[in-house]
Amino acid sequence: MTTTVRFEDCLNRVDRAEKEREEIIRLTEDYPEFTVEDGYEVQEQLIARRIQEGNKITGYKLGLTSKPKQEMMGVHEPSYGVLLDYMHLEEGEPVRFSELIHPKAEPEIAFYLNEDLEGPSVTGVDVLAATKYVFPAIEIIDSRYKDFKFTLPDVVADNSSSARYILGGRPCKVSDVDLSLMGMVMTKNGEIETTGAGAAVLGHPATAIAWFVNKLHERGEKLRKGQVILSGAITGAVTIKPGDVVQANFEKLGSVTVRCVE
Ligand code: 0L1
Ligand code: MG
Repeated sequence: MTTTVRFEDCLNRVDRAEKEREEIIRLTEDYPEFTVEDGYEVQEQLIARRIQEGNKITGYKLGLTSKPKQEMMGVHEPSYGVLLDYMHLEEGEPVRFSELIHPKAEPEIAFYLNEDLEGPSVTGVDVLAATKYVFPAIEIIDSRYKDFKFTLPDVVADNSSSARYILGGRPCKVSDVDLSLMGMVMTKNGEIETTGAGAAVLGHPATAIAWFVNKLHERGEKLRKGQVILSGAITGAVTIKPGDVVQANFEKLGSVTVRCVE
């Protein structure tokens, strides 16, 4: 990125797209030189704007954690985004399509931290030791790009498509479950849509979070006690429409359900 004007332009585009529910074209179409680092810079400024507007950070999400999705996008590492208070839905609250563009649902395992976690050299074991509970979760992603088409720098600037998230009501101690072998079945309106296991997330969801903590350290940041981390989708995203009811059922962890309305 060469000039502030271009940077501001990128920031304004992703900012407005979320607020106005307006699809935009990829930033890299107009700015082919836009890098992943530029993407994180825009994301950081976007979150700073949201905080100025009165919102609070509640945690983070990892994206692009499965090998098939990385291969599909030609990237070799996951992305991350920031979760804000307005994105959190209690189980029972609906996903409102009138607030979003073209949302999709992903089954994920959420971590609730008991301690701060700071890189460098954090391992999956450190992540498990710092985790109080894990929850079954559904992430609602909503890329602001037309037809969900983007490159890694684009999606990073768009806060990794973060839109909404829902945690299941039953927390589970991390020591009581094997998150790698844990099976998951996602249904839509009672029909099976996708199946998978925790190992789909970089071999183990805690490994994905360790990668993230070390990445955050490079930007001078850390995870804080009480934050929620969505560790990444176990399967591909499920398409949804108003009227649909989506449920993610996890072995031992229980389930989480969300209803979609206009
Ligand atoms: O949470 C995710 O894995 C999605 C990250 C961004 C990519 C997408 O919108 O599909
Ligand atoms: Mg996700």
